[in-house]
Amino acid sequence: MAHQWQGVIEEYREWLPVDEHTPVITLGEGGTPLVHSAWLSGLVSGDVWLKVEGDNPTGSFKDRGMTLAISAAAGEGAKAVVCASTGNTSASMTAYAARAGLTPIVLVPHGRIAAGKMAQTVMHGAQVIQVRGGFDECLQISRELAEQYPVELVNSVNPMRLQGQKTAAFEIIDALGRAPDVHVLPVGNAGNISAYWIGFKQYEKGGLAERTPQMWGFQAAGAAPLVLGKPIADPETIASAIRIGNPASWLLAETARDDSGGRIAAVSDEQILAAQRELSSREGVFVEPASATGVAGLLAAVESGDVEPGLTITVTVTGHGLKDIDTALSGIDSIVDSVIDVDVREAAAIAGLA
Ligand code: AN7
Repeated sequence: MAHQWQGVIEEYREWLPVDEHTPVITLGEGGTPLVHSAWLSGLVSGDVWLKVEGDNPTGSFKDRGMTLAISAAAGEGAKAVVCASTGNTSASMTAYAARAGLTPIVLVPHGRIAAGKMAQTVMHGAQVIQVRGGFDECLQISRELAEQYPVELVNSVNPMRLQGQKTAAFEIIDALGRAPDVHVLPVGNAGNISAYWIGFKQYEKGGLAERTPQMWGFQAAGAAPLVLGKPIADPETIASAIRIGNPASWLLAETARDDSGGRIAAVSDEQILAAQRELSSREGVFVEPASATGVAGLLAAVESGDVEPGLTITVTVTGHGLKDIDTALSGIDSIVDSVIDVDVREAAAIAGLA
C-alpha cells in the first residue's frame, strides 16, 4: 500500500499515552476533512470551516477516543467493555470491541435512540440493556458495573477517550497551519469540548501553534445544565445524542470555557433543526440534529452581533445525518413531489426545464 491514513494512534503516536506494547485496534479513524463553508463565512464576514466528523468509520467523532480506549483495554487483558450511550458511543464501542474480540455491553436510556445507531450497535454484536431512566442513570450503572465486575468502562470518564478525541484539534491546526480564533462545537456529556481544549493547549505548548482558540460550546435548551449551572433531572431535546442532564466532564468543560475566554450557551430545538436543514441544502453536509447544534449556536451569535468580522472559525459537526433519518424525514411533508407516466416531456415540465 503506497499511502493510507493510519488512524489516530499511528498518526499522532508521540502525543498519545501509548507504547510499543499497546495493541493498535483501529478502523482508520481521524483524518476527517476540514470543509470550507462559503455560506457561514459570508455570514460572519470571516472564514468558517467545518470539521466533518461524520466521516469517521462509524459516523461520529467517538471513533477517535474509542481506538485509544479499546486498544488500552485490550492491552490490559480486558474481556468485556461497557458504556452508557445516547447512541454514538455504543455504535463506536461495539465496532472497536468487535475488532478486538471483546464482549460489548451497552446501556441505553429509556425513550428514543436514533435507529441508525441501534442498527450499528446490534450488527456489531452488543448485549443491549435498556434502562428505565435517562443517559445519566445509564452512566451511573455503567460506573458501578465497572467497579464491581470484570468489565472495563469506556465512557469519556475513561481518560483514554479524551486523549484520542484531542487529535481532532491537532488535525485542525495541521490543516490550517495555525489555530483558529474560535472553535465551536455541541456539548452533551462535555467530553469533546474538554478533549479539544487539551489538544489545542498541547499544540500551543509544543510550539505548533502560537495560541489557542476561544472555545464556544452549545447545548440544546432543554438539556443545558452547563448554561443553567445545575444538573437537570429530565433533559429533553429532539437532538437525542445530547439529551444529557448531568455531564460527566462538567468541571473540565467549565475550565475549557473559562481558560479560553469562551462561552457555553443554549439553542432551541427549532434553531438546531433549521441549522441541520441549511447545512444539508446549502453546503452538502448532512449531519444528525445534535451535530448541527454548534452551527445553530454560531448563527445565533451572528444574529446577536457577537461575532466580530475577520475571524477564522472552526465548527465541529460531530455525527452523520444517516444516523437519524427519522428526524430528518419527519420535517418533510412528502418525499415524492410528483408522480408521472413514462414521459420525458412531463418530467421536464414539472422540473421547470421546459
Ligand atoms: C453526534 O453517544 O454522549 O459533549 O453516548 O453523539 O462529548 O458528550 C454522544 C454525544 C455531540 C456530545 N454530538 O459530545 C453518546 C454521547 C453527537 C454526539 C455529542 C454527542 P460530548
